[in-house]
Amino acid sequence: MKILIMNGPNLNLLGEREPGIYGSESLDSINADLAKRAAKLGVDTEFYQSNHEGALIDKLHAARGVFDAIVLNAGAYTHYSIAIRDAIAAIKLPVVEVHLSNIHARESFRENSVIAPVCAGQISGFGSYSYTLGLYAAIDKAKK
Ligand code: CA2
Repeated sequence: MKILIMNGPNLNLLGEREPGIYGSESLDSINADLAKRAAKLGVDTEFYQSNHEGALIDKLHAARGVFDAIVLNAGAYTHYSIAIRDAIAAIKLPVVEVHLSNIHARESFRENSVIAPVCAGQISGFGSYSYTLGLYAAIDKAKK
């Protein structure tokens, strides 16, 4: 089984700024932890981050036939990218939406996720543990 963990804009800066909202762990450290947890379960992982909408869409398309499920933190694109939503719907792979912060407890513009209706589910508000939960949910979805 192969799981793709994808991150959108600005998440490459994790750990450098806004630790109060997003925690102090870097994306590399979160990814290393996920790779270790997955390996223990015999699951392969790949990690991808981009600050560009089209690049994220290209990666979603390329995931078909390669990965069994995807964990996606689309960053701010979550709230307005119909193009990413359409790509998720088109690839017909289970995509688990994750967020470090609780998007329902912040500014009102973060409350709506345009990708939520086409994702398998949403995990939000547990800091880096959101990715851990997302990984386990993606593995579970991929098995079914
Ligand atoms: O809580 C999340 O994971 C978000 O997806 C993070 C996005 C935000 O736009 C979403 O509403 C919720 C922003 C990621 C920005 O990451 C930064 C990391 C370090 C410093 C500044 C921004």
